[in-house]
Amino acid sequence: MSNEQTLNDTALDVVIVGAGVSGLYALQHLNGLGYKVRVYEQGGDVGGTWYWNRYPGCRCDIESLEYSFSFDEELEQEWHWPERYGTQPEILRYLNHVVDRYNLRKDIVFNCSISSATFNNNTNQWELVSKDGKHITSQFCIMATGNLSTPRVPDYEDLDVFQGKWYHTGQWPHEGVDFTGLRVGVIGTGSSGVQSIPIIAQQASHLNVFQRTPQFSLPARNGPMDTEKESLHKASYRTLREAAFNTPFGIAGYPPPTHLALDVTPDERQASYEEKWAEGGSISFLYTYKDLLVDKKANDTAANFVRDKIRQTVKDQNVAEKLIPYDHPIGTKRLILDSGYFETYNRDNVSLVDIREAPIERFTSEGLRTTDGKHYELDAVVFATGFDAMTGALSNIDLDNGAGLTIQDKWSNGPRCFMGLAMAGFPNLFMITGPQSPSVKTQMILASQQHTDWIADFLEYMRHNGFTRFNVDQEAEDAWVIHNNDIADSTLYPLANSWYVGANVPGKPRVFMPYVGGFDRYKKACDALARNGYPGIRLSNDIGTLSNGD
Ligand code: N01
Repeated sequence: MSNEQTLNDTALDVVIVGAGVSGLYALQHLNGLGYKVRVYEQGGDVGGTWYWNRYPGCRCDIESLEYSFSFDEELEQEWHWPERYGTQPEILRYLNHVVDRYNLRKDIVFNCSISSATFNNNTNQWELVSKDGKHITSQFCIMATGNLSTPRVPDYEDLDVFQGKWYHTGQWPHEGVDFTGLRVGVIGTGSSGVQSIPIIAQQASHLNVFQRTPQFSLPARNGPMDTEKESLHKASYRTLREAAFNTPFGIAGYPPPTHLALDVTPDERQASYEEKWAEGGSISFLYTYKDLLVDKKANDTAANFVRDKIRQTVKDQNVAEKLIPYDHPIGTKRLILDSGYFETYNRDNVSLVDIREAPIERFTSEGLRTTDGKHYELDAVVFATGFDAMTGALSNIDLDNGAGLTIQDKWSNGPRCFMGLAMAGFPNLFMITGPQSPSVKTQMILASQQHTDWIADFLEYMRHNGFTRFNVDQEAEDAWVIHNNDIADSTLYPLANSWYVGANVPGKPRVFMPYVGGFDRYKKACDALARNGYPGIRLSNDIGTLSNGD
């Protein structure tokens, strides 16, 4: 009998949508507290991001000793990460190990995409329907649907006439792709493009990189795990994990900056940036000075340092100039870590095509044409064009509060959430690392654990006090959204046309989505909420009546 057949899809305490990092930990934790929990996952197996993103060179940009679960000391000690930064296959292996170790697979239904979720006001139950017609009923619903889980292929004219193969980095074939001897085009130079381009270049007969916006990227300095460092880290895991919760980015490894960039001499600055450049790591670099993300002049010193490095690395200065970003302060788009990215443009078989100057006009059967009349012959195209970030996955579900409010209505001017955990008008529904929480601006496994632990404590509070429904007050949500925006506006982040503001999706409302006040500050706010009996959240046994928060 398959695991699906042994499961009863009704009368769950908690339904979780998504079996990535956050869904897996939520299942493990809530199972342990005795809740009847089930996970529904659209993919064929666990892993979320690490299940889908199998493109060449895919690896995490946070060091592997940090990017892991911290809920079980034995798990921490027994797992060995072979490299400084985990590769996609290694991280997926780790997540499968977690699933097997805690026997989670029996409570996960795979290949099951949820198409709608409706709150029944008379029963205080969420009713979910999957694309294949499965009906699921549960008192609480946790959306663990991920922030970068809705891949986007731009609307190019005539893509269907292209005779070659095309791929999106976020939906990579499981069997891999061999580009040996092929003429390949990569569109997009964000993290996925920058990681895959050096590897595709080694295989392709010729690689054209179609770049719309240059990005800042730093060397990752990846390598085999330093075993001495690993032993020391493992011996201090408790202290380091605790420390991570008290840092803005949720990462303990880097000492916080103490100086302002413009308070030191140019020589001192240069020496500090050189040290960080040699060490590798994006957070480490942005941690050189306290004001890099809030003061444009300070930021310019770091940006200019990296611009010079690009000039020194790329031999053809015309190409180098095209690769240098001028349109955004460094760090205000996700700062990329690479392994030999800029060096790749010194290869004879690699060309940079500036599609800001001459955009892609249309695909042809043999390749693509740009607006300057040039035609590029291609056997394969890789779309490294990103995601409908942070809101895409939830907006694709018909989420309805049963009293006339849908998620599409609520978010028509951009997402509105209470601490990224819940939304006014949507009772008994949680998000893990939702918009307006630190999420993508922190170490995601740590953020997922913190959210899940908070949710678990809250559910226990409800259970012990006999409540069956919670609903966030509209005023509390409004206040959090204002706070989130005020903090973002006090930084340089909104200056960039990034996916943080939805700029990569035509027509998406421009709203700064992640919380950038720091993970430490955010966690204190969550803890205070719990300590004070959850002000701003209405707890009740109501049935029927429901305010839409208007
Ligand atoms: O996507 P992106 P990504 N025509 O949105 C271009 C995480 N991640 O998959 O900047 C032409 O960053 C777009 O150009 P522009 C990480 O958080 C982490 O690379 O919009 N070009 C850009 O160059 C990351 O930030 C890791 O002008 C178009 C690129 O495509 C996030 O995922 C690895 C276009 C998209 O870049 C997303 O990264 C990978 C169009 N119509 C991903 N539309 C690690 O942990 C878009 N582009 C290392």
